[in-house]
Amino acid sequence: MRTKVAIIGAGPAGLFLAHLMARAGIDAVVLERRTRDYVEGRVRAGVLEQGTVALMEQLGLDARLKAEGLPHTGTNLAYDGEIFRIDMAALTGAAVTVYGQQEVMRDLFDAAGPRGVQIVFEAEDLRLDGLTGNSPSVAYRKDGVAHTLACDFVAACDGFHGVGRASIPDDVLKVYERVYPFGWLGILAEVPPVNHELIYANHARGFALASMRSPTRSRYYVQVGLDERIEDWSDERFWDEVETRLGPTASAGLVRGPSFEKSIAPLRSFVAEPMRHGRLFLAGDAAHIVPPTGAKGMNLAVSDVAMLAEALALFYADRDASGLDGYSARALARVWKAERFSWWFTGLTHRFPDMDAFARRMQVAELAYIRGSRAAQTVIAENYVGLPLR
Ligand code: RFL
Ligand code: PHB
Repeated sequence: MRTKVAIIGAGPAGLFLAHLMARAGIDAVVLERRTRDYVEGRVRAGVLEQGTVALMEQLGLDARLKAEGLPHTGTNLAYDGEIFRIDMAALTGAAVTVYGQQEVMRDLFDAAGPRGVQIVFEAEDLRLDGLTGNSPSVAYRKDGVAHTLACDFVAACDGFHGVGRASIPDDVLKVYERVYPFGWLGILAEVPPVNHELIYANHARGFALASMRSPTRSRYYVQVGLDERIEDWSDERFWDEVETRLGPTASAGLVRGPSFEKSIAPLRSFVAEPMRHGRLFLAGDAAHIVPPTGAKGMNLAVSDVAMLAEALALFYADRDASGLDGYSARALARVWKAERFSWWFTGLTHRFPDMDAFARRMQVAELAYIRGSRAAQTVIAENYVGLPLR
């Protein structure tokens, strides 16, 4: 089998790229290790930047997003029993939309068939060959049968543990990494959210986040140590902790209910450079990870593939490779800014094991400063709604 662009992974990066290729009339095939149900079932991101929303609109995939997505013109910070709002719309003219990654994936998968987006699920034992030559290929097995997909380019959209980045020689790749000494314990519950917008809370006991999926479905997180076990977190213990950390003002009216999803995710900052090796291009979590504090992970995957799609379209229209040559530098410029924001916001809101009384006072002083400064709030707002593509 032969195609122009072999896309590894059917997560947000892979499927947005596949839809962009279909719209540009460029042949592409997506190879995904898991089933559709598995990929769609993963509870992950919740906040779409304006650029992600705009791309869904451009692709004509925004019908449900428009009907069910929750536009948020502000976000809230809580500390020391206080809460204040950052009016993103007033400060930047932009907003974000709360719409779960699961919903985005459903929209992308539903439209794939009708638009001729080819996806091979349960493609196993994938191997990339000939990446530094002119005719790369991808070998894989499906239902026990060996296949080879010859292509012009490989787009590795295969997440942090994929084969794409692993296929780049160690002496070519430079990796930057910070592993945080804590994770997020998250739950979903069929209860109305405590507030109509998100609340990011800094508490002496650790970070908490009040988020949502809909007016009747809430998503809450609390920072936990890496040695914590899910079995030790009954719903009651979780709700008590959320209530304490949000503080009396922010948690007023908190509605508790049974959780139907509960999981712990570690936090990490990670960037691999460059995002290209020969005819292999990395996009999304395959190249970089941010801690979820800034809600940037999926949005970065989307901005990467928007840039990659532009470069591929230029190549196939005019045999002009300048976009492909510039892809890594262009994508990384935006990635590093999002890495910085996510790292900074994590530092502002989380409790670190080595934090002494002074360090805690510095966090509180910074929050108090932000509360009183339009300039500081503008910095947060413009990062949160998403920096331009450039
Ligand atoms: P994905 O989603 O990991 O998809 C990669 C796909 O590649 C497949 N794959 C392979 N296929 C074939 N052969 C192989 N050898 C393969 N290896 C892997 C996998 O099965 C998978 O289907 O990467 P992608 O597309 O780059 O998308 C990245 C996003 O999913 C991720 O950044 C976000 O979920 C991060 N994230 C958030 N992002 C936001 O923008 N806003 C948020 O509010 C937000 N909250 C979150 C998050 C991530 C979280 N967790 C659990 C990590 C909250 C959490 C708790
Ligand atoms: C979520 O709703 O899952 C969510 C929201 C904001 C974040 C991270 C996760 O920063």
